[in-house]
Amino acid sequence: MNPAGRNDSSNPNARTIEILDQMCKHYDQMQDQWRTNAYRRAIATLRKQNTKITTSKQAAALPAIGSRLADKIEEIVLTDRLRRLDSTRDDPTDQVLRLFLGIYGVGLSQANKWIQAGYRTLDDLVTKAKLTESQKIGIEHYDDFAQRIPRAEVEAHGDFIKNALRKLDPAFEAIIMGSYRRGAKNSGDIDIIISKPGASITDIRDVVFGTLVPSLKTSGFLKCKLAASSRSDDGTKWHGVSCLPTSTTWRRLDLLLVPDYEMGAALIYFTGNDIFNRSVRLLASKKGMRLNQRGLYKDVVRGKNRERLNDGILVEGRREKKIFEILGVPWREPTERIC
Ligand code: DCP
Ligand code: MG
Ligand code: MN
Repeated sequence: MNPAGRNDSSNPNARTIEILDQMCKHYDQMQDQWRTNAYRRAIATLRKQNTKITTSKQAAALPAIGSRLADKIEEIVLTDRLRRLDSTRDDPTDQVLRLFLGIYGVGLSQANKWIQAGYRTLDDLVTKAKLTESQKIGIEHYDDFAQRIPRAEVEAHGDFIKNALRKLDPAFEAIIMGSYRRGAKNSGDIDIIISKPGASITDIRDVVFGTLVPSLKTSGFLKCKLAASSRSDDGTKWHGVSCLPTSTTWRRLDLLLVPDYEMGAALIYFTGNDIFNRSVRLLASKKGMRLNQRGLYKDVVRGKNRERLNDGILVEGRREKKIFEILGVPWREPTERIC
């Protein structure tokens, strides 16, 4: 999800971007969403500049760059480094925190509890801590899950699921989503929508959880299910692990079950990226509407603090383009939905 991997070499701010990107990755690893996003926005702004930004004042005058970040930009230009980045790299507690937060499904509070308990290594956790099944798998396959998945392999996992579905019911379809749909060369995990024209969510669920998942487990493609990381599970998602027969590397796989009348909203949600989603949702709310992964709703009443007072009326769920149109947002190809 980080803006890394792009060719910035011709950009006059290339070195600044490189260091800010490392800082951004650091905050991402530390699960500091707020700072991660601030850095992502600042990097996006810098990428658009045709001249080298050298002073804090110049930087602060640009969109999405606050005064503290502006100071950091000046520091990078002057010293070719960032003390804040060096200090976190050297800090032993930060290093342990980073290690623990790298375990799938582990958040700040869990990681800090382990540190408080005196654990410092993955081996400490395995031998001394009481771990959930998902945490055990996250530790066993720590290196697997830390690797990016090449685009061709994402496709191969998608094909595996498509073939299995076709045998069960040729009307089913599977669409690869997430960073893959945005055109990424590699992905952090594999995101797939499963749907069937005309079928209800109950029908889709029955086939996926009743037949598809068990049979893919038997065939050895699906390795295990993982506990949902945070929000409540409404029975339309499956988080787990898959592995190609030709590989030994376990990959994170997310399935989203979608009835066709929600397809447009689900396509937007699951294409992302997350910042793009946040910005269209905010725009919807400013227009008295509401967008979620099921649809676009109108006549939404909000209170003083923008808290929602009703559900609103569904205006569109099925067609992705129509949702953009009603929102008054010019169509953006998935590859352009990078903020
Ligand atoms: N999503 C979101 N908000 C979140 C998490 C996810 O809107 N907090 C949406 C947008 C994401 C999509 O779901 O693009 C898939 O989530 P992933 O976490 O799999 O992220 P990506 O696929 O975009 O990137 P990666 O390559 O790291 O998996
Ligand atoms: Mg993904
Ligand atoms: Mn995912």
